[in-house]
Amino acid sequence: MGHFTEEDKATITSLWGKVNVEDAGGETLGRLLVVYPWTQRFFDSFGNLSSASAIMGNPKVKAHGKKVLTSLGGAIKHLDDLKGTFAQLSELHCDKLHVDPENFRLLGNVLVTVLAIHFGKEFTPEVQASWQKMVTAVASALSSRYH
Ligand code: HNI
Repeated sequence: MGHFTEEDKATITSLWGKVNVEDAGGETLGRLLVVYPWTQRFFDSFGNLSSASAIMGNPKVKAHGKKVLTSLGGAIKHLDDLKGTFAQLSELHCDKLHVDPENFRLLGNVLVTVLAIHFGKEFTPEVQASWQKMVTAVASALSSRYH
């Protein structure tokens, strides 16, 4: 983990170029909140999260999902320094938001699932392996300033 080959980088970058960050962001955060309902506790200012359809249609979930995925996507240009890239966000999630870092891993796995569903056959085992490496490394970087 933490080491990306040139092939990983090319694979990750090229798939990301085809992702609609707004749609995928809303779907990823929405599915996280549906599948792991205890993650809802961080979002009690987001309004109606009372059912799967309420969550998936909630505009605040969509907007925040887009924000999260935009941040993750920006890190694709910094795969060799994810720790530095996410240092401030790690501190924010630890000190201010009190998000248990296990949730970063859950979100990463949901993102891989959303990509697999969206891209179908194009999401080959090789592509999946590079993405799995990416989301694991992002989760680890976001956890690095926890204390
Ligand atoms: Ni997260 C705010 C990035 C995972 C809960 N989060 C942010 C912001 C960014 C961000 C960017 C906005 C910061 C700011 O306002 O300065 N979050 C990321 C990234 C990941 C992630 C890149 C993982 C890849 N966040 C999670 C997870 C949870 C989470 C898994 C909880 C389950 N994040 C939050 C909460 C906020 C937040 C809560 C504040 C939301 C608000 O606006 O009230």
